[in-house]
Amino acid sequence: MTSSQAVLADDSGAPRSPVETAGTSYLSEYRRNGYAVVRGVFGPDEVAEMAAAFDRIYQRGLNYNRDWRHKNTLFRVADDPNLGHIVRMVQWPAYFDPTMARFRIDERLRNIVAPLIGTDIKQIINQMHWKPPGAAQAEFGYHQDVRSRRPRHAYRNVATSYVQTGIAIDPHGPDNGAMTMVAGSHAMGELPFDTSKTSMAVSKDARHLEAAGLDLDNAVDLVLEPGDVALWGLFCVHGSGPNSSDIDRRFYLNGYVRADDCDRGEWAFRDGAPVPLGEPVLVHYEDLYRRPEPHYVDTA
Ligand SMILES: O=C(O)CCC(=O)C(=O)O
Repeated sequence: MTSSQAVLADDSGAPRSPVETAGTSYLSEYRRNGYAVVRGVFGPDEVAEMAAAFDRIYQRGLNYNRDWRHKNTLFRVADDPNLGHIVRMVQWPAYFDPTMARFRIDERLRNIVAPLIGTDIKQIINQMHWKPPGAAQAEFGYHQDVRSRRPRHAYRNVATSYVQTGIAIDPHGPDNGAMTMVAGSHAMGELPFDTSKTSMAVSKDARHLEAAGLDLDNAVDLVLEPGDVALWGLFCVHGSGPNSSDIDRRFYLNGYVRADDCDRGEWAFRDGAPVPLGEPVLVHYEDLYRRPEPHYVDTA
């Protein structure tokens, strides 16, 4: 069996992942540590296609001199002291780019998350991250994603209803600013991190872990090959450091939620079947219906 085959239930009716069926126990790893990695989900041609999409969307982003929004799509740019104008992230590229649109509803991502959240699945995050080599500020301070699930009343059973995924486009390791996961932190509930700044505005700093009562020994850098998929939950503490290598660290994030447990978001899979995007619905941008037109924004 290959990882591209759709297997949503075993003989007992319990959902299974084809990857686990093939012998990789990422589900027990995920439940134990709060995160896991599934290796070799996407092949070299597919990664090359996503990489080309990253490159063309980056070029488009360079045209915006400030953060720029159109409906749910947001380009976050920066004037980096070392590199000049850079693009740090794009939210919801899938509305305008066919490649990003296709992979957000790829059956292999569904098969990875379905054992955890079922087959009626909405999507809250669709995001591209770049970390250009040498950038002065391309880090993410330690945080839990639960801080960004707002308004909180729109999300239920947050510990178990949500799975964030990230597809490595480039080799991803400590040299180019890998994600660092704090194993076991998911079991500690919501921790007292400073939320006065966005995680993108803060460096990855071990003192923040100590202040939150976490053990530094449990901080693990992800090492991913292109096409590997990492997954983590809303309470898993994570961050990522600077890129001191000479390659980028592109990462395609898609965050999925059990549909019954969320009032927001775009449908991704209904009864396991992929749902393409239509006219944008309410996700995080509260002014979607009041100010849908393209415009520059001042984001923190
Ligand atoms: O891309 C990264 O390194 C960090 C991603 C992250 O922390 C997040 O999306 O919450």
